[in-house]
Amino acid sequence: MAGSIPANINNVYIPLIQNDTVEFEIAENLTSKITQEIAIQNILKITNNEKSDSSILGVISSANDGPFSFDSNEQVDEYRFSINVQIVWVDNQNEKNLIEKTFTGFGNYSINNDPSSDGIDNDNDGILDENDDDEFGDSRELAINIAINKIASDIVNSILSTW
Ligand SMILES: [Ca+2]
Ligand SMILES: [Ca+2]
Repeated sequence: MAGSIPANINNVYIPLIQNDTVEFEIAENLTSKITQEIAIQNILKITNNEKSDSSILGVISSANDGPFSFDSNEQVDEYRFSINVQIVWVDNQNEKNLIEKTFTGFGNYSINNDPSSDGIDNDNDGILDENDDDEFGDSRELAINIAINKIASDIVNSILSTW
């Protein structure tokens, strides 16, 4: 396989991501999503021991939630929730950052309509409304989850690409 992950890295410790925003629960949700994604990939053993080979440390530096597009009457048509997370993946033995990067995720939503009928491709996957099994439930909550899922999957892809 390509890349050069240090041979000494077999496990990872992922403490609760720091939340520098006022948005409730996103740090808990993002931390568990990242943990879950890494477990699914089966690339690194998850450990609760801080004396681990490596650690993933994160800070949610911003969460923005605001009008994204307007209709012909200048009413808000679409909102966008977006978050930025600074992530470092540290090789603890060599005290070296294997990844040091800011990840961004967003989800679009309408406050007037349900995600399954808002005409918005909320998760930006090219599938719309009733055709997309992922577009349902509380619109803002869905947008937050979409942003978090995107970041978690981007982080795991970054880790995989160092392999
Ligand atoms: Ca979609
Ligand atoms: Ca939709």
